[in-house]
Amino acid sequence: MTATIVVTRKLPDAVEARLRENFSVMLNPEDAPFTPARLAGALREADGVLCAVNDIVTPEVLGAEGRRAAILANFGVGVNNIDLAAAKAAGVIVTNTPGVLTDATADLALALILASTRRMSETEALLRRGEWDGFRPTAWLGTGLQGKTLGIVGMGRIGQATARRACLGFGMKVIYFNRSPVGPFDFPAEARDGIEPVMAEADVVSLHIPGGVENRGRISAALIAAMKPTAYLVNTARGDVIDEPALVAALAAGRIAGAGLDVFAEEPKVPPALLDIPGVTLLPHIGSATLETRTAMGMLAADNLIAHFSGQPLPSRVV
Ligand code: 8YV
Repeated sequence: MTATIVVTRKLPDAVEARLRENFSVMLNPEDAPFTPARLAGALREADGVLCAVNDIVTPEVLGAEGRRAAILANFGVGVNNIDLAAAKAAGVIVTNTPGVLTDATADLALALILASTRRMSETEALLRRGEWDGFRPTAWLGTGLQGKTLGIVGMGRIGQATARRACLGFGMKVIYFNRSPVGPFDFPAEARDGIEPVMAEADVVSLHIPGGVENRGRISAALIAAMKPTAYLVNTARGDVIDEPALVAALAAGRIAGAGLDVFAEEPKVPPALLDIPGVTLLPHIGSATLETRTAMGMLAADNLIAHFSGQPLPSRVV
């Protein structure tokens, strides 16, 4: 019998077509976010659910009476939207989409590094407001990257891809902290024995640690205070890995030079104070947002579902 799958968000056409070929599939063409009740309903109606970062899968959602779904195929490498312990306890399989979004996310980290150090957001906004009064040799000076130090916190796939680009493409020196030993790499990089030395030494810090309970607030007020006043902080990981109020306070007081943020602690809410701080680039969680990458992510989620329902090993199982 064909398995029934609920897909919580609109996905690229090729992915939806593949899901239709393999499953009895309930799509979401309006792309309306699921409420917790609708999500719990999906777990009751379907054998599997393909969900995304803003579907918050709580113990209550997993424990809803009459649950039928045995697999959650998450669209994304980060699974901090799912209570993994509760999924494990409930016997629900969780899969993610590692690897296929590494390049797109590293590209965006570099874009944020350039945007913040070259003041792109504030200068473009000024131009759009019609306030550009012509070239001036000393206006809108930013910071060059060549010879500067990039500090990577979390040297996994995306951290390494970001470091490689910055080192080989922009001539940056790379230092990093990773929980477990990693390397060697095909570019020079020096390990540090904690996050603090990376934050203190780097001219640009780029975060690549997973979100979720274990890393919530990991980039604390004290670590932000350890940064150089000339340094920039870039985050393409998850908003809640930073003590967001502490970051906003540091930026507002000019205690660090700037930030490039693609993720926020309570998306889609962005701390209002950030909107008024020049030198900060703010993006709406678009790290993996290319058609190629979003298609590859959807295909990998589909691969996991197809493997599960045909009794094959799952390509990327988390729980
Ligand atoms: C996804 C992401 O687009 O994969 C991740 O962890 O942050 C993004 O690239 C997002 O998770 C959508 O579900």
